[in-house]
Amino acid sequence: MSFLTKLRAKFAKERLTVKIAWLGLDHAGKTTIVKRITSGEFDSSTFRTLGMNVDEFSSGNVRFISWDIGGQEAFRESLWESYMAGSMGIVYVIDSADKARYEEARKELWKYVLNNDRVQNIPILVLANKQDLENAGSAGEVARALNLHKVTTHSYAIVPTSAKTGFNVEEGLEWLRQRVTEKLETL
Ligand SMILES: Nc1nc2c(ncn2[C@@H]2O[C@H](COP(=O)(O)OP(=O)(O)OP(=O)(O)O)[C@@H](O)[C@H]2O)c(=O)[nH]1
Ligand SMILES: [Mg+2]
Repeated sequence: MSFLTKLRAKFAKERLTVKIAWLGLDHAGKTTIVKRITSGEFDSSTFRTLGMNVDEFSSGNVRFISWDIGGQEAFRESLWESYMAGSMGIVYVIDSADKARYEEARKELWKYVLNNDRVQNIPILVLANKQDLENAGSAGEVARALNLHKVTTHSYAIVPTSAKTGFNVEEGLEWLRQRVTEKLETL
C-alpha cells in the first residue's frame, strides 16, 4: 500500500480502496457470491472461472477491488499466490454441502493462506456457503473441519452464507470492512 493511501486512511475519512482476494476450491460459490454482491441477485449461470474476474463494489467507506480467482487445482499453484499479492483481506469460500471435499479445502487453506509467509497479518473471512442446501454442514462443522481453532496468526471469522438466498453475504462483507478499516487506522 502506498504512503499516500496510508495517510488518507489515517488522517482523512475519505473512501478507502482496498484489494481483496477470493479463494476456495472450484465450485465453492465464489463467483456466485460476488455476483450476488454486485447485482443483488442469484445468478445460476456462472461458469467455472478460468483465471480470474475483477470487480469493484463498496461497503460503507470502503471500495473493494475484488479479485475472484479460479479454484480448480490447476490454478491454485499457478494463480493463487501471484493474484492474491497485495490483498488487504482474503475471503475463503467453502461449499458447506460438499463434505467429501472439506479435507481438501482445509489443506489448501492452510497451504496457501494460513501457513504462507507472504500472507501475514491480514484478516481472513471464511464463508461456509450454500447454507440453503439441506445437507449443508453448519458453520461450526465447517470451522472444525478446517481446524480454525488452531489459527493464531490471523484475525478470522467464519460466517454461514447462501449466495442463492443472499443470507449473511452483507454481514460477512461488513466484518471484513471493519477489520480492514481498523487495521488501516492503526498504521
Ligand atoms: N444452492 C446453492 N448453490 C450455489 C450457491 N453458491 C453457488 N452455488 C452454485 O454452485 C456452483 C458453483 O458456483 P461458482 O460461483 O461458479 O463457484 P466458484 O467457487 O466460483 O468456482 P470456480 O470458479 O471453479 O473456482 C454454481 O452452480 C452455483 O450456482 C449457494 O449458496 N447455494
Ligand atoms: Mg468462479
